[in-house]
Amino acid sequence: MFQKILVANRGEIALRVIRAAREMGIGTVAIHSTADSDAMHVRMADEAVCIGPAPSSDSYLRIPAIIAACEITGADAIHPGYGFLSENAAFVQALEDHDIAFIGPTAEHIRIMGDKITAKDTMIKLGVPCVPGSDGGVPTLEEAKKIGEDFGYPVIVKATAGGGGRGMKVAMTADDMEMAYRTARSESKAAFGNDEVYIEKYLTTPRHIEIQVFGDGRGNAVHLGERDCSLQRRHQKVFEEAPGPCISPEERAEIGRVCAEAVAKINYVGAGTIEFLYEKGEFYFIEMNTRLQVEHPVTEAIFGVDLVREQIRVAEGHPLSFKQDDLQINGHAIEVRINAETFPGFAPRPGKITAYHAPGGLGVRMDSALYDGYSIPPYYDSLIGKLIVHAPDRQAALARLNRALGELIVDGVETTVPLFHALLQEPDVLTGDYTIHWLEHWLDQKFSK
Ligand code: MV4
Repeated sequence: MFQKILVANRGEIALRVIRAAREMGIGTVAIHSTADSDAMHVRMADEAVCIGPAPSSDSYLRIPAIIAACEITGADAIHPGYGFLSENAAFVQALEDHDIAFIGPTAEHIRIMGDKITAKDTMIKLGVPCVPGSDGGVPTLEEAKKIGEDFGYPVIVKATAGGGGRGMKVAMTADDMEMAYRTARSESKAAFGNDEVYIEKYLTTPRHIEIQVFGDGRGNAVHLGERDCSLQRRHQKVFEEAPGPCISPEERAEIGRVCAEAVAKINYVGAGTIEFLYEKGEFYFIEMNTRLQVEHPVTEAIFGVDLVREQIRVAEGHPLSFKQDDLQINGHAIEVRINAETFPGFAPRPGKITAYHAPGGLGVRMDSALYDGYSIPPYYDSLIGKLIVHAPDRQAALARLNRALGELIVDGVETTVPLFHALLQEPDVLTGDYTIHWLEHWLDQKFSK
């Protein structure tokens, strides 16, 4: 049993972890930068340690300072939240050396999934369906051209060190290949210090469907269905829902079984998300995220589980508290990300919150670290809140989202709320008829002159 958990994060996700720990009777330590002395996570935790100056690289990413904060406070475990050090294998390794538990998977699993070629190779061997493409890395332009001919254009060149949309280039025809290949390699070298790339058939109109999995590290694992996160702009999700509007119970059971069996076979421990492109009734693996995701609350809503509590329990060495057959979907949930950004420009707008009122009522959850008078610092992500609604069906969830957005007050900064009011007027959103390109096309058509 953990006595005290250090939360190596800030904002709403730090509160999410503190709340779960407190309900379990576990003490909490916040860490913060000098820019976050007045942040809600510092106030809500039992203890707080300032670990450095405002830039993340000098604070939330500083491994020695975070380990020192654990030793000073006697914390026996770290929850990394999402972002920052949550998928940093060297961090997990360092914690092992200091006998501090990491609430998440092993350094080895993080390393495997962090290298996209190794991740894909692993998934192929585990029987997970993948996008057709090169067998591993593509070291020369000649080989890239050969793969383009073999699989047929369009193809996409991806950095093995990339992920989340960084280091990718599409070649629509053979004429594009040289440029796409060279650019993908050089950008990837500059961004990650690694220029290894692989190539896949480019799917033109897929949806982004991700499967939530959970393992206990002893060969047991379950899936908690899918989330449809297709509504994105520049690889930033804005609207996520579960279950996916286009996924049948039979498809869910099948892809879920494949994913749960895969993570069971590798003795995966903790929460994970297996990302797929979904097109014409087929799933194609793209990446696995070895962390708790921003959008986990929609899964919590429809399954009635506390994923952070479960993360803590399996990290303590307990078996999973639910079996696959215990997990039944109840209703429909939607999350929208409230960012401190202009609309429709999406430019970050930090500043002082002059009024804040969170919506409430049946089926409404607002995860946010905002309060009246808080100043959003300019150094971090623009996410300032997540509004999650849960209702018996999709139509009722959309009505509830509209109602809850009407109650929300965030004054003093611009936010993405007007985006959601506009989206709730769109027939395609109301019917769930969208792909990964829908949002950018819609923004182009509606807002660019
Ligand atoms: C693709 C693809 C089409 N075909 N792979 C973007 C983020 C990274 N996780 C993978 N991505 C894509 N990979 C093949 N073979 C299209 C994308 C993609 C995308 C994927 C999910 C959500 C939004 C996206 C937006 C643009 C491109």
